Amino acid sequence: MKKNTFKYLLFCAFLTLLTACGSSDGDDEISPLSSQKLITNFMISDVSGVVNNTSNEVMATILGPDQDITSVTPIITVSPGATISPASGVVQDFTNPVTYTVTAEDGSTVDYTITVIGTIFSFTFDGKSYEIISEQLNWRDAADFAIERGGILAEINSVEENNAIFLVLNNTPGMDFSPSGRQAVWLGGNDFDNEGTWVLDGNNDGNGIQFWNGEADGMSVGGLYNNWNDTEPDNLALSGGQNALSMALADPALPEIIPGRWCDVGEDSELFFVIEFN
Ligand SMILES: [Ca+2]
Ligand SMILES: [Ca+2]
Ligand SMILES: [Ca+2]
Repeated sequence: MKKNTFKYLLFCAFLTLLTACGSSDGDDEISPLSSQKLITNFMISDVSGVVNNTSNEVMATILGPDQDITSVTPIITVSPGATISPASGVVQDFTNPVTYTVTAEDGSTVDYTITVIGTIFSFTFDGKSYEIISEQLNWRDAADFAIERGGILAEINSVEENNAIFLVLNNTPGMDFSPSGRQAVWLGGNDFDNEGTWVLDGNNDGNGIQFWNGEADGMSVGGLYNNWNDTEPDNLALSGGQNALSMALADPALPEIIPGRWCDVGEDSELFFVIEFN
């Protein structure tokens, strides 16, 4: 009897110890391992990409003229306890989409397809080089950017040149026309000096050839090519009028605006742009 009582007491003490452990800091140890395996952030040069945790895809862009899509170092954050391979902070060649595998604490995995797009897309037309820059800048900064790269904002001189540029804009990865701010691209023209005196001035030096006089009911000057939308230029009285030249891509709010045709836009708007190299 005595022996059994002692055993019973020992057993109780043991139970008490167990319970004490379980109810204090032992919860993490006895709960199931997490199956969470999300990419919660994907960053390149402090700019976050768009993570889709339903389709398990990430779209990201590298900014700046010195970009090199073959050597990109993403900083990736995943669910607590999960790991990712290849690891965050490891240099990667994103010429093609790359598969990353996230492994949860419980060992389950999910693959993400990660696409990185360069902001500079090059093409040629009629023996000349062009670049589409998918970085949103105001007109003057875009002109500066073009000059830094040895070009000018594209001065469109023919329907063929217009069509070639528009075709590329429509077939360039990442040129999603739907988000606001990507509804037009800058071209090399303005009426900064005199309202309605539209000049081709892709390097913004103030010395341009006039190609249009007036607003939408104006006229071509010197037979030079133009491709205004029917209702443009309208110098819309937003922030002091509209004095910079753009090619419309899409504008669901304005059905009369036809993609590929031109609009005047306030020069402080921030748009993608087209560079031409002579
Ligand atoms: Ca041209
Ligand atoms: Ca104007
Ligand atoms: Ca306008």
